[in-house]
Amino acid sequence: MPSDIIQWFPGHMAKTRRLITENLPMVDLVIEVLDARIPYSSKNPELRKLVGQKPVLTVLSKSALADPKAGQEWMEYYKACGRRAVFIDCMTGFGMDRFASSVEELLAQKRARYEEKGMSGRTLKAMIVGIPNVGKSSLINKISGGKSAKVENRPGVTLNKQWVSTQVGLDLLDMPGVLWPKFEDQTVGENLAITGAIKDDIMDLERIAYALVGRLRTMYPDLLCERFKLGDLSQYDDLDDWDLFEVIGRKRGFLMAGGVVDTERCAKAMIDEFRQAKIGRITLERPKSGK
Ligand SMILES: Nc1nc2c(ncn2[C@@H]2O[C@H](COP(=O)(O)OP(=O)(O)OP(=O)(O)O)[C@@H](O)[C@H]2O)c(=O)[nH]1
Ligand SMILES: [Mg+2]
Repeated sequence: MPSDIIQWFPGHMAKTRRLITENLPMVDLVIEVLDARIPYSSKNPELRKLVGQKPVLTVLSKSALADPKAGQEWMEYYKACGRRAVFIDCMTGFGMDRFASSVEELLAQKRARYEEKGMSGRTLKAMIVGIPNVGKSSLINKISGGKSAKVENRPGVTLNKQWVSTQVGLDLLDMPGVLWPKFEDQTVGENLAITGAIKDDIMDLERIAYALVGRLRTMYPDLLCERFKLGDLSQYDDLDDWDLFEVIGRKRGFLMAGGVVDTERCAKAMIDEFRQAKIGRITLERPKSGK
């Protein structure tokens, strides 16, 4: 992982741990929000250990931007692991019904226990955790039907924890997004940067775009060719990923004086188009055993 990202992390990791452990005793359910395009890279590997016996619901957000075929593979993987997971999209409303019924299933025991004690109708509490910009606040607004949680398309929008009440007998705790990368793995850092979980201003856009070209070239060659009008990809076999990135810049006409490719402009365009799924519905990771 590039050193500029590493410097940013230690404080965040300690903060995540504190935020989760401090608030855990108050909640009945933990909702873990992952990015459907990077289910592995967006996962906090310590979460299960931190939450102990509390039920956890895994929510894969932004699924309208992700590859449905890969989504199917991930669903099968979660099922095989015995984990409860739902794919949702807060923009299209996809999966929200299934999300609501999964929440209720996980809370059923708790609700029944309150009922036995004559406390039916008691409001339960859920904590929403996940990396920056993954859609935690959007999910809360979707459930509550309001705009109590601030949403913006950049990481680090929610700065403090905030309780939001809803009409469904569940109070939701919005949390600041926190990164929890697997340090040894450069791919994870790149995936977080490509999808927008790391502030763009601390990352070199050209480096992110270069990584994206590499991923698309091997994982989605047809989408890459189609979007950037590259023709038959085999003609570029001798080119490395950086050279191919420059070909894309040239095809797009991102040129500076002297015919030099404006790599910064090209990088920005590619990353924007990826994030808006203009290149296509893309998932950068497939399930592997043990992950
Ligand atoms: N297409 C799509 N975009 C989404 C979805 N959920 C959130 N977004 C967008 O992603 C961006 C970030 O959403 P937020 O809800 O602010 O994310 P967050 O996890 O609260 O981010 P932080 O508070 O920074 O940690 C916004 O531009 C949202 O509109 C989704 O399901 N689909
Ligand atoms: Mg937020």
